[in-house]
Amino acid sequence: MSVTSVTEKWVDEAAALTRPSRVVWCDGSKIEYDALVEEMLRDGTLLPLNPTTYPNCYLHRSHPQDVARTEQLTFICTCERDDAGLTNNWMAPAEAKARAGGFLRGAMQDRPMYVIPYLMGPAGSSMSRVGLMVTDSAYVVASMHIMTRVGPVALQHMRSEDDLVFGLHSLGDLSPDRRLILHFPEEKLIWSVGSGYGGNALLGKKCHSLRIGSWQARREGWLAEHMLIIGVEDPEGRVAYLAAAMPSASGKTNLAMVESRLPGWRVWTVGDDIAWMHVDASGQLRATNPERGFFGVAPNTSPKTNANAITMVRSNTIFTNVALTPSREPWWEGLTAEPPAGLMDWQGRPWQPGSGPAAHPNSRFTVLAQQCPSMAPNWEDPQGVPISGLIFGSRRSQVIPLVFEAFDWTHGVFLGSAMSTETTAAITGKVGVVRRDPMAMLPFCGYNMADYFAHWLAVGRRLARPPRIFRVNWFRRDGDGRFLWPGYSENVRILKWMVERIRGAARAEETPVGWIPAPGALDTSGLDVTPERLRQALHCDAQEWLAALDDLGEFYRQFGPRLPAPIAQALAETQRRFRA
Ligand code: OXD
Ligand code: MN
Repeated sequence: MSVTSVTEKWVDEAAALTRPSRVVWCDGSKIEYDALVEEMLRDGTLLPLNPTTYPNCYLHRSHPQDVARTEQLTFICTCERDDAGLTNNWMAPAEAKARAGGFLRGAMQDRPMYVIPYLMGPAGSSMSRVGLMVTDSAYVVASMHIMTRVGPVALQHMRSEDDLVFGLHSLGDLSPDRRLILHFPEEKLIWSVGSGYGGNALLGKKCHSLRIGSWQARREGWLAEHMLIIGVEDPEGRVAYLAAAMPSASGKTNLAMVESRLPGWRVWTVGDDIAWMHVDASGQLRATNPERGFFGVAPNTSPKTNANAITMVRSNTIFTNVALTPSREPWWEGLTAEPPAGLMDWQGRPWQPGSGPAAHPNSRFTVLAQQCPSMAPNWEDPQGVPISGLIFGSRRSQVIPLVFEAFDWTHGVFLGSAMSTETTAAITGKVGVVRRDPMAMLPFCGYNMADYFAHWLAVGRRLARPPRIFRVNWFRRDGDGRFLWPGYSENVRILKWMVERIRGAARAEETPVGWIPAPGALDTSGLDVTPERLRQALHCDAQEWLAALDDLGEFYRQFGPRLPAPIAQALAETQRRFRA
């Protein structure tokens, strides 16, 4: 069977189930994008923004009950429950298809079905992967144009007739009662029904690049991670590449585009959300960004927190669920110190100060990466960039120091596996609740988390020069609830220390959890943070840690004998060091 007949057969079956009014094959061209925008402006799916100050920018208002990822409705559907593991929702494949099939049957009646061949990763890269998704949402098609490489380029990268991931998406009736986001890794298949929200509906992103991607990565010996990728350039022009895992809406996009406060230092953006990393023939870890654009959180993005993002969203951008000013410009909390008068909120209602946020806390911008002023010139290098440091960061107001470095790869994997974080508006549910989120992959690991830790350890054994592993927490607060570290542009000081550690130049002190910057080792020139506050930010409290490690032991217990021994040993060793 040829490539075309495999894909055509699948598309025919999808159409037989969903019964669209017609089937439209997408080619990824600008003409196609412009026509989709025209159609959405006509039917009100998009609203035009100010064509002078925001040319080719549009506002989309989603259904008010469809504004974030819905993890409770997201399932890994493997034959064996253990292959999904207890950190994932699981459903047997037959039951999943029967339930979602009911929602999908006839779901596209009166709507066209768009067929989108897409490539994740740079053209010409052996790391890139192909997907084919169908959808009845023009907003999803336009967003896929921005976030992936759509069109013939995708099918050209198939290495065999079934070398692709299939994705069936329908808006359904947008009711959370009839919403399911289903992954069938054994069939390289995704079914998503009942949501038009990015993380649920742009199937190339979380569903393909992370959940199915991580499953494939384990089988094929690479890593699919929820990580940004940056190049940190020093005053001599040397660039060190780092990748950083952080939970959703915890500053990955800001760090990926950070403008340096330190003379001579500069940060280059390679990606802001996903890293696909493989070990090359010389034992070097290399990373590509599978995406082509950014689907970033708008609130709190400002000239101070992320000037590059502010520049890049001034044209050719789709905004979702932001507020609207009287001059038809987008607005969100944090963009300006004071909200402009006469705002419409994210649902199009007149907004008054004190009546809750004007923009939805998970409102977004969708924009091509090439519009970002800090994009690295080599961000689409088919070989990927060589990674010399990995960062695990989470949002914790207490306990976790600002920065520390793991003793070695195994200890770093332990630190990543031990991550917990305070939840954000990127998922539906309560905000600010501490939950375990190993390597920021809790919602995205497509298989048993214990096997995922084992896979990380196995990849480490193949590395000739394992990247240094760091743990960061920009969000630690003092007793009065004030942040101890200013974050944002100042984080480049932490990156500088990491790069100097990688090169063997920066001083550090040993603690039971790893290496912490020695007094004076962090470059604080021109920074308004007292040595005492910095000491507090870096402090590692034995009582707090011992309690946290007990809690971690509880979390690990669910994995039983599947938990890799080196991880259990690292926990026991950390407890021993604290008690010694
Ligand atoms: C995202 C997320 O949208 O992690 O990147 O939710
Ligand atoms: Mn993300």
